[in-house]
Amino acid sequence: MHRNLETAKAFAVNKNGFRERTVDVVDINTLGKEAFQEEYVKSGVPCILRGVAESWPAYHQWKKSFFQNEIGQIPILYHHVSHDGHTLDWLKGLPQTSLSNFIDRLDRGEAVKHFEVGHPYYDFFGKNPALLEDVHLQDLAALLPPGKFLGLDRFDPKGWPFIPPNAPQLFMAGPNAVSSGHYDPDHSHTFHWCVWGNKTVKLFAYDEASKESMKAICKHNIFETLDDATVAENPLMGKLDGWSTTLVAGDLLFIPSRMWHFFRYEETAMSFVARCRSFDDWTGYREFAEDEQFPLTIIPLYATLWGACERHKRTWTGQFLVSQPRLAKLITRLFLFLVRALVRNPKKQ
Ligand SMILES: O=C(O)CCC(=O)C(=O)O
Ligand SMILES: [Fe+2]
Repeated sequence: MHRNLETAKAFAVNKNGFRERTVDVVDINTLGKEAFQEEYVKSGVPCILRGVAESWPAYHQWKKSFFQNEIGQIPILYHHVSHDGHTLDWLKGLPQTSLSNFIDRLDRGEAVKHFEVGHPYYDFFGKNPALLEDVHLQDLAALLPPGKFLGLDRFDPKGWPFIPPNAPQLFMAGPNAVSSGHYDPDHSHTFHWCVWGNKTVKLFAYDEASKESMKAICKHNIFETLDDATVAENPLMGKLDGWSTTLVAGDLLFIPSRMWHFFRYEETAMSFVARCRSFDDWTGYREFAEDEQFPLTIIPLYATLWGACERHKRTWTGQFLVSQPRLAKLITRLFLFLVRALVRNPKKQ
């Protein structure tokens, strides 16, 4: 599908009462990286970037048929989807199958998805690093000012889960699948590359004051017309204005840090998601540390996932989490205490 480069400012009112603009499509060669940083990164505005992914070998090679046939034998872990149609059903475990079988099952409408959780046990690209050679993450890094934190570059996932970002991730689901609304709690800026298939996304700016009301809205499928009672129970809905677009194969969507996002797959689709740390100082770290993906909240999940991993494949932190989960929590709690004591609270300006 051909898309004209455009800056669409007009609003449309969604059937559930919120206002939405289409997402800007910008060519980085015309816009320039300084203007990208000003108008999109710093302003917290999403856009679809042209002129970046097109030169990657993956842009030409990573077709659906490549994943189905040429590397279709590679194993992939997946989740079952709960009865509500969008949350992950962890109770059904994390089964594994081959990529080709998985894609067939998605095409047939089975309620399963590959939804990365930021852990090496699940991480498709971490287990298949040769694939990453076909994606040039340095092109994404070049779009942002350099910003080291404790010696780590913005895209370096080595400090995870203590320092963002997560490693690059794969998302794959079938027609009509919905991914629950959320913002990425590692606070990363995200480059969401729709590799094949297409999917609709709705995006809303983060606002501390309305966080809880927004979380209530995230429990609903806002792609459907909601009943009057649900709309009335969520008065924030009528005040929201955001962005909406349908990503097609090849689209590289920039999602600024902490932007709420809701996805619906129009057909079986695969995305490659590269994350980049949005902060480079301790104030930004404190904001991350006090949010929902701080290790204290994810240590129980991580310990369980490392436990499912063969012992020789565990990292030393993984082994420590499995053998000493209480001590790991205690040390992390102490660390958070120190961060709170020593770093200015960004919420109290
Ligand atoms: O594509 C999806 O289903 C979810 C993607 C997502 O949450 C992300 O890119 O952060
Ligand atoms: Fe996300």
